[in-house]
Amino acid sequence: MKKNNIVTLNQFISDQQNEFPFVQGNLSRIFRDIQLAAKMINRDVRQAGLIDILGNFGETNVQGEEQKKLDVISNEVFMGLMDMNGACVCVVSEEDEHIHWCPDGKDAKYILAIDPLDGSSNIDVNASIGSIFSIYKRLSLDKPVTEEDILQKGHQQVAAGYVIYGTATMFVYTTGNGVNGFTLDDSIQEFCLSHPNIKTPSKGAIFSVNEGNLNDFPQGVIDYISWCKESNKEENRPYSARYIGSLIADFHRNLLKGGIYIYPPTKKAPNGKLRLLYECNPMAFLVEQAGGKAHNGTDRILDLEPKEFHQRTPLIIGSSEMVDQVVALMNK
Ligand code: P6P
Repeated sequence: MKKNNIVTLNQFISDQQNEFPFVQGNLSRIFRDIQLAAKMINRDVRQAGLIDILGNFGETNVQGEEQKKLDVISNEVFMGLMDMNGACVCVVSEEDEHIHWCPDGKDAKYILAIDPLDGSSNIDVNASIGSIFSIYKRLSLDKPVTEEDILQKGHQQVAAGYVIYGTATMFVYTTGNGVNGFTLDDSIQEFCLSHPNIKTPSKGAIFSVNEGNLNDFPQGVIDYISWCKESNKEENRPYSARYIGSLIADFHRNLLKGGIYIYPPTKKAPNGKLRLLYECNPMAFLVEQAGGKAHNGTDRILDLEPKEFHQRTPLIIGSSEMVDQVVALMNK
């Protein structure tokens, strides 16, 4: 009789509850609903071209970016589910200028920060996109939630992860006890453990950066990119340039194979483009749990003090030796 060795995400989380008591109750309810949101968004993403939900929504978000219909739909899916579970006090979303307060969340313990659909410029051209989440515990249950509860440093996250809608749909997360990846089995609509205890190589041969902005980059980044392109057989150079315009897709490939993703400051984005609360912090938590590093050129990402909800920061993230090399060149 074939042993059923499937471990579903729900089972994995409930097993974790025994080992790691803080992953209890409300947090697993939030995970349950993030999973459900992922399945709903996955369904919409994969049939978007058939039900006329590709293309622009017709408004711009707080980032000044053209909202895609699927950006808005994904945001509404997350908000709807978080409003009902009584486990989430509020949600910070890339798509909303202001905090979304969950009606039943007054006494809830957790705060969610999300990029509901990252890489949305890729939606209409069928390239991989994803949802990113970051979870904090409110600082005190005895007083109302304030900005202080929401603007916590990245190292105070209790959980973080992403869902990548790629050739397969995967759910990758950490609660501070390593990184595990689950692949959606469409036939049973369950995320099943496929990538246990992910560790990222200390160095790789892939660099991910938008070289269209090269002339704007700090000299240290320009020097690093030139170094990546030099021939050196022993060091496996020239490295491969891989950049698809979707942080999650570039990050996920580099996490598994080794590599580095760089979004440096540019004239157009002097503080970088990526947002600290719901892009850089969750990815930094994940990469450090997998043995990698995340930096902004001056500080470790997880040590940055957030000052506003949609704050941006430069991002250098991936294999530890590669991040160290770029940071050293930027500070030479
Ligand atoms: P650029 C998508 O908008 C995103 O936030 C990341 O997913 C992606 O890596 C980056 O921006 C792409 O930005 O300026 O290179 O098009």
